[in-house]
Amino acid sequence: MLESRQASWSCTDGLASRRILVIGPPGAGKGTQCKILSDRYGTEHISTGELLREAVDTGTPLGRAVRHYVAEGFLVPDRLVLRVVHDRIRSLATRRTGPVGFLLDGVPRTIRQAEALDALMAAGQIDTVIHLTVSDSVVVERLTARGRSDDDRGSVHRRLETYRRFTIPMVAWMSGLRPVLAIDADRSVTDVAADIVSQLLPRDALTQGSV
Ligand code: B4P
Repeated sequence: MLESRQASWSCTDGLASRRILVIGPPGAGKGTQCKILSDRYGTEHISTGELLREAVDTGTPLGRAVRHYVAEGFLVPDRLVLRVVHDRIRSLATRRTGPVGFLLDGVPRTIRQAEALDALMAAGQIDTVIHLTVSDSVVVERLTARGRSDDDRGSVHRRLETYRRFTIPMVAWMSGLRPVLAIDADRSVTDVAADIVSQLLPRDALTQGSV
C-alpha cells in the first residue's frame, strides 16, 4: 500500500499534490486535458495508454504481451495494467520527498482496477474523479481524424463497446464511494480545461490569481 503521506492538498500548489483520476470513453480528451493540467500545475501525468504504447513500440516483454489488445481496441488484462500503474506510482513515490500527486489518465476502466487502485492508495487517497463525457458520434469523428494506428473504425467501435460494457458500470460503482465530477467534453479543448479547473480549484484561489 502506498503510504499515506498526503492527508490533504493546499491551494498554494494548485493541483500538484492532488490525486486525480481522469476517465471517459476513447477520444474524450483524457490525454489532451491531462497534458494541459500537467503543463500548467506540474502535476505528474500517468497515462496507461501512453505507457502501454511505449512498451509496444520498444518491444519489451510487456509490449509483446499487450500489442494485440491495444491494436485491436480490447482492454489489456487487469493484472498487466495494474502492474504498470503500481510500478509508476512506486517510482514516483521514491523520487519525491513531498506529497505524491498525479493525474491518472485512463484508469480504472473496470471495477477490478478500481478496487485494486483503492487498495494501492489507501482509503481517501484519491481525492477527485473526473469523468469526461462525449457522444459516440463525436468520438468516431475525432478518432478517425486523428488516425493513430489503433484508430481504425473497427477498433474505435470495439473501444466504445468495451467502455459501455466495463467502464460505465465501474463509474456507477465508484459514484457510490466518492463524488464523480461529470464534465461535458463535447466542447472546445479550452472550454473543457477551464471547466475542469474551475471545478477543481476553490473560487477564492482562482480570483486571487494564486493558481
Ligand atoms: P487511451 O490512450 O487511454 O485512449 P485515447 O483514445 O487516446 O483516449 P483519450 O481520451 O486520451 O483521447 P485524446 O485526448 O488523445 O487508450 C488506448 C488503449 O490502451 C485502449 O484501447 C486499451 O487497449 C489500452 N488501455 C489503456 N488504459 C487501459 C486500462 N486501464 N485497462 C485496460 N486497457 C487499457 O483525444 C483524442 C483526439 O481528440 C485527439 O486527436 C485530440 O486532439 C482530439 N480532442 C481532444 N479533445 C478535444 C476537444 N475538446 N475538441 C476537439 N477535439 C478534441
